[in-house]
Amino acid sequence: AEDGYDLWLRYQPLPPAQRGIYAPSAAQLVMPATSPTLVAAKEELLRGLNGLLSQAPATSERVSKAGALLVGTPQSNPQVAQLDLGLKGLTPQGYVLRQRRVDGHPTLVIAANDDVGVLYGVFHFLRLLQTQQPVDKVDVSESSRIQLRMLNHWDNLDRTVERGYSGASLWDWHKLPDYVDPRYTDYARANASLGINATVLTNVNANAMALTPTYLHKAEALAKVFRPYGIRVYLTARFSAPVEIGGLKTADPLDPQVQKWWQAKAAEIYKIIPDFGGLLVKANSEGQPGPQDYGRTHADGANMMADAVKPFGGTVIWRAFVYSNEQPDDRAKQAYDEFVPLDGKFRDNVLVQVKNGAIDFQPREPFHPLFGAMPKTPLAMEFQITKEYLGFATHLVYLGTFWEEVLREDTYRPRKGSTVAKIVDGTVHNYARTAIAGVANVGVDRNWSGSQFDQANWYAFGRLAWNPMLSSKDIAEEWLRMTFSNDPKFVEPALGMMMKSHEAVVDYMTPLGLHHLMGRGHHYGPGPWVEGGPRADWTSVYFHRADANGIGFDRTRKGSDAVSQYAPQVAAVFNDVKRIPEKFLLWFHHLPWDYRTKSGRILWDELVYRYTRGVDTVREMGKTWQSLAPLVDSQRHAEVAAFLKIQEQEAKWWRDASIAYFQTFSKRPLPSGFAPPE
Ligand code: GCW
Repeated sequence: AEDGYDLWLRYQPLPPAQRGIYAPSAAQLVMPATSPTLVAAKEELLRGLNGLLSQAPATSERVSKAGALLVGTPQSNPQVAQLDLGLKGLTPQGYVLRQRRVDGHPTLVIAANDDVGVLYGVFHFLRLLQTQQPVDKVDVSESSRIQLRMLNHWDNLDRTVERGYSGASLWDWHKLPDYVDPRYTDYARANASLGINATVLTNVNANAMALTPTYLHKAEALAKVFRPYGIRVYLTARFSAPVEIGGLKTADPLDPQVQKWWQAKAAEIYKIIPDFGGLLVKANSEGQPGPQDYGRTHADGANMMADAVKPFGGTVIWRAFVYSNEQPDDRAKQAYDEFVPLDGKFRDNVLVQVKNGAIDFQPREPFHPLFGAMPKTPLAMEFQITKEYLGFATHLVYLGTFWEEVLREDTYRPRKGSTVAKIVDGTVHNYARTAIAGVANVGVDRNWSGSQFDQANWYAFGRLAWNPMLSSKDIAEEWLRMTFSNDPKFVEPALGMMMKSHEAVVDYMTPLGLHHLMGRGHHYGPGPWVEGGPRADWTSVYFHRADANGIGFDRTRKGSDAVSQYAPQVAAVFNDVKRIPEKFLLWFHHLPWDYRTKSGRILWDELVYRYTRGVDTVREMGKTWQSLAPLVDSQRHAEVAAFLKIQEQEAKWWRDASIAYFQTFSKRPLPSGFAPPE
């Protein structure tokens, strides 16, 4: 559909020349579908081929002609079992695509050790066709090092979505479990096409009701839809649930009654959903209840729940996003200070989930100092797909580049080369468990994500969760080809827009390491003036700390000393105004307005320059998109064009408000050559 509902799984007919190339490689299909997952895989394959090639292959019991597709596991497909395909080295859900001769016939084999791997292999094969890559010599072996590739929905039981900008929650709790919206299947297909294998249905600001039998049965109905697609369901657990729905007087994790309650709850959940994934918990953060309410630690709380789900193979994911807004110490330091002393104290079925940066999903942040600092505790990465601080659904911001940047940062823990990706995928500390989570950006909008281009962020998240070493540029190109067009006249300019979009938003919102300048509460639009008065954790004037002398948050050894939470090699760079990458300058340093930046401009002029550059980039993106009109269907083109206009206006709003506000401190004129606000 031209409204974006089909996401990157459009399967529009390929041009005749391409069809001519691929059709001979899909002349026959040998794919016994012996399980619900294989049925789903086969349906997808036929749907894809019917669409892309306008014809389906003849199905057969055995390969009997050239150009066969042989698909399955050694268990499901006897001819797969006879081949040497290199399946041994695959991790669970991994797969291969190989060209082989089977009974003398050239055959394309899609195989795996498990059915979900076959499904993933089918999606990979279709992607090759969708992006017009050759398949005649295909030789692919794909294994993910990340075991849990999960979406976190911040969806409430009343169907509002915290920080959601794409309509109401997909989960129609009122009609579940009796009415199962077909859209749930499309959601599962989209996730499976990326390798996403877990979903947390409910908000981390949790409602204990989600754990009552009524809701467990609703979750079960969803689990049933997702199961064939390899997706396991998780729920968030409100720490005070034993009091709220259990009738106990306390939720103290060391209280035997409380422990019993959670054990019984776990048994109840697993009776209803036997393959339930586990619990995600936000505790003692932003007013949520937690073990500290009873003088206990995060480890006490996590372990109590871990013990409860352990007999059923369940996992507890405990969030490290903790801070108190009454705590005057630099908020960037709070999670590290609380969690590092707990390293080694968590049960083996606990993961600690850490946001990419230490403040909160800002347009750009240095990597969180916890990465590398907890060798005995598996750390999961938490990215935010929904653009809470990046202009919601109307601003075109491709996040792949930013996530790639974070994943490639070197923690130097314990030594050079220990990138964030290698911490998270378990290479560095031999974590037995690995996970990457993304806060979902999907809702009931026809286009799922609130805008066409925000689909790319869902896509990029899934691809990077599968393989954190992928290039964000390759991912963007893949997505564009699948979602819009393979025409190079479209792909190149559109890719250019995506690749510069993150830098643009950083320029017009938070240049040079500034952060958390957004309007209070809603986080949309500029608000560096902190309406509503100070908060302890904002250290009175937010984090920008502008004054007559200069701007920036001093986190050096002379300031809050947040730098010392990093490995010495990293701390030395961040602490040194001469060595720090300029993109993090004001994150770590408070500098005078006439400080000389690398461009030769003084700091004030450089800020104005960057705000202006951000607006200019957005304007260029708008022009580029206009020029692509002949190459995009009119409905999607118009939507993107209108959003780019909004973005341009709001980039100006950001620029003008920020400059005007900071000028009250800098008391400096706009640099010459700067075009004043129109
Ligand atoms: O980013 C902030 C959001 C809150 C969110 C919190 C968190 C779910 O402003 O809305 O609460 O982070 O991650 O827990």
